[in-house]
Amino acid sequence: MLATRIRRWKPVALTIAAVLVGLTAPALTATPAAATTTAYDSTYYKNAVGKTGASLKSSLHTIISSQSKISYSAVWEALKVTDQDPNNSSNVLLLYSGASRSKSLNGGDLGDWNREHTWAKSHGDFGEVTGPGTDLHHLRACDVQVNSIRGNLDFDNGGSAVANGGGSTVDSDSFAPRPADRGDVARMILYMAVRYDGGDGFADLEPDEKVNNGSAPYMGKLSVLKAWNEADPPSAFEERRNQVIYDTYQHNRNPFIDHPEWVEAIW
Ligand SMILES: [Ca+2]
Ligand SMILES: [Ca+2]
Repeated sequence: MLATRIRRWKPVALTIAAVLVGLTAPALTATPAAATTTAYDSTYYKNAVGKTGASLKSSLHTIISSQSKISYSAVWEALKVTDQDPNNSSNVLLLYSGASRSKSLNGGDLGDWNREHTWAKSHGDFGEVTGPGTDLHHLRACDVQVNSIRGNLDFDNGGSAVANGGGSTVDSDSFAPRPADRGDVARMILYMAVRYDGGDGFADLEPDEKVNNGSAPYMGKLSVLKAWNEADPPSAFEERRNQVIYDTYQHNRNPFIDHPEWVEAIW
């Protein structure tokens, strides 16, 4: 069953003055990523709820690091379930382009779909090893050619249209997904930053404000990813995907799909 989402405005911190005069209703801000509550707040997230900043990040790291892992070869079959087209159960929906394609066309040829590491596997050099290389929370079905164009580029606005990219754009040092996938990408990247903190023998992945990060364990640009998280809130597809990964494969969740406002609370 999908988590129930209830949106409300995010209250700003009460000022000391406001507390002293006994105001009970905090002032409201127009922050787009409204605070949310989910069915998991009193269970899965109970040690994180109410925290901010490094404390929230650390708490979430502990929570989401308790997980099952699958092999890279098992990712093929998992993606046929997690990325299923809600309008055609024979197909998967492809990241960046939004195309719907037969599940049976997985492979490496033109017209096939393959396994995109949204956090490029060269950024921190984790490859396809079980761990970050096989973590379904950032692995997505993607058109072979579009995946190749994205390569290991950092994310930023701008560039020219990607062929058959559904509105995605690219230039020499960055890639931007089609608008409907931008929030998804932001939340996947920031999941990876929280999940991988230098333990498990893998690099400490972190967002930064750069492009051309190359093999460094960083992914840019943070300010753009934050804006994309605001502009493209979690969809039913994304929420179902999170739930399927939790229920069936890894038994951990992407906190930023459940609580998109935690992006701003940490960064
Ligand atoms: Ca989206
Ligand atoms: Ca990290």
